[in-house]
Amino acid sequence: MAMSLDLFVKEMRELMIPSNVYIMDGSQEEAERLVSIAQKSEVDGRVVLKELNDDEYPNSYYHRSNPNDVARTEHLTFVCTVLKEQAGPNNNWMDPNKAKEKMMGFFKGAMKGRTMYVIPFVMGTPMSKYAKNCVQVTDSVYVALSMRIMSRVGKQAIERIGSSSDFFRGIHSIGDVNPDKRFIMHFPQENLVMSFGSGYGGNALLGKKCYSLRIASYLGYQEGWLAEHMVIMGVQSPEGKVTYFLGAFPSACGKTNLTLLEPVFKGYKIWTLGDDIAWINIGEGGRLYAINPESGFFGVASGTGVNTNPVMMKTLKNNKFYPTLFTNTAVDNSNNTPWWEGVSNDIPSHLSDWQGCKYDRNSGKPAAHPNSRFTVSIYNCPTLSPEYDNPRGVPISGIIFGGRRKDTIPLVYETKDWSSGVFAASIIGSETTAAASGQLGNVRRDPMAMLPFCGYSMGDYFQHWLNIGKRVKKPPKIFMVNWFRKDEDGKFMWPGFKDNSRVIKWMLDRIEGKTGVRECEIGLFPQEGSIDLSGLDIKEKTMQKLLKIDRGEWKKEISMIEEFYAKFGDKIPVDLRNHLYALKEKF
Ligand code: OXD
Ligand code: MN
Repeated sequence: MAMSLDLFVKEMRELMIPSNVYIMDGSQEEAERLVSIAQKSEVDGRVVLKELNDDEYPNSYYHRSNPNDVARTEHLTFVCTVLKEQAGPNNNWMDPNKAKEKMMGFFKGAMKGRTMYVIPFVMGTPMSKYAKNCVQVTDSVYVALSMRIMSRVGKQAIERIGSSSDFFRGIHSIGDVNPDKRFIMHFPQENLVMSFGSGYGGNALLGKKCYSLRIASYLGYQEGWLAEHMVIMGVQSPEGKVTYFLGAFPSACGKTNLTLLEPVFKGYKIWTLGDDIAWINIGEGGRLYAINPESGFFGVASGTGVNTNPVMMKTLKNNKFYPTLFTNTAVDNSNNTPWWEGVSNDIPSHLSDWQGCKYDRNSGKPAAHPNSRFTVSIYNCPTLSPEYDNPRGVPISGIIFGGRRKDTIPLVYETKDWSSGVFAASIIGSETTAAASGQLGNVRRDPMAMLPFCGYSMGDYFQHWLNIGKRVKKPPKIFMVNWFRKDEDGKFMWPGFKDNSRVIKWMLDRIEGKTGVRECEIGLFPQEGSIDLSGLDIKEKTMQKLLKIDRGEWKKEISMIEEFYAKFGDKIPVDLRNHLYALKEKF
């Protein structure tokens, strides 16, 4: 269904019958106007935006969502390919015609009495040949403003699109924020997403998970590149050389903290390029190059503080880009600042919780929603890499994969080669967190941290990864990490946060061939003493436990992997199957 921008807007207007249509130009005046509209509008009884203390948090506004709309809803998220098997067992599937019929029923007249915001945007720096043109319509001014932070909205997008019909179309309405009428439908074969009934980031900012991961992963599969749930960062050594890494972790495993890390070693520095999504192409010299298609952070507030992520705290207080949004945090009424668990040690005495009620500190519940978020421009980040806007991306030397596991998985190891790395990434497990609704704390398999975001069958996705490896000239080294291993008393054994830079320094040494490894059952382990622990109070025995392979745990792990692989039947590539046999032999 090829369709120019004008025609798309016309169709949307006829379908949803808004009282106004507003096409965004991306200007500063526009942002100010939309903020002022948001301050005067209500969505189901809540004012959309409230200004926060401008001295403490410049240009910042507060949003409280409907309590039923605080996280991604994976059970309501569908990939609607022509054939069910194209979506794979990793996705909910619906026949595209049936899905459209259902959604059209919801969208019909949905914007009566509302403004339809038309958001032309580019994912990726507009000069880049890897960037993509997109348009989203929405009736949420909060979504419109958030999109302005997270992507390049306005004139440049309109110019790039011109009269072409080659752009992503995102159709969004919050409806009446009713979970019974909430669906996020993806049509990868038509470059189209329809989302109804939610204003939450991952469900409603369609440039993010919906386009830049689910749809883009499918495009990448067709076109020979990768769209991944990954951070991008540069690690600068004391000699001034910058080595670029990608890192994939399931939601709420500290991706954002990792990419804004201040290393514990003098002379080292981490440059930030992205905290959530990487588009990876084979570029110059046959190497992998990555760009971040986004231009902002939609980060988890809870747990963010000067101890855990000082650079993010600076980012949130930097007023370069207008506006910054806080969603579902608590509010300290004594000075009108957003508050969340982890931002300060003591609980303020005049606190409203994330639902606006006076906070009862004896309730046992957190004041901020555990998935409370900030939406802030990446240009506010003091460690933003000078290469961030480089249209060719940055050349990648290492890929880090991880999950949140209290046992089994060691602190760090390197995989022998690309195909062993793909295998290790395909078997990542992680304990579930608050970023998606559902049960917390179960281990679920989350290959490449892409289980909720891969827009096609994961068996094909694994094969695509293996194929990319065959085409790359100098494949990056692949590392596995687990910052979250616990001891018998349930305490984290590794301090994490800035001390993770010790592990990253080891990876850098490996990339530069400065340190050797010892080969174990599952991969290449650090030689004793090769992780720099200077200044850290950690016992030798704890380090041994952090790197321990427990045969019993691995036996269990392997049977879980077999169960997971079985879901994909013969779609699992032979290479990966062979890796699994070989692993099983060892235990
Ligand atoms: C996110 C997520 O919001 O992964 O980034 O859930
Ligand atoms: Mn994410």
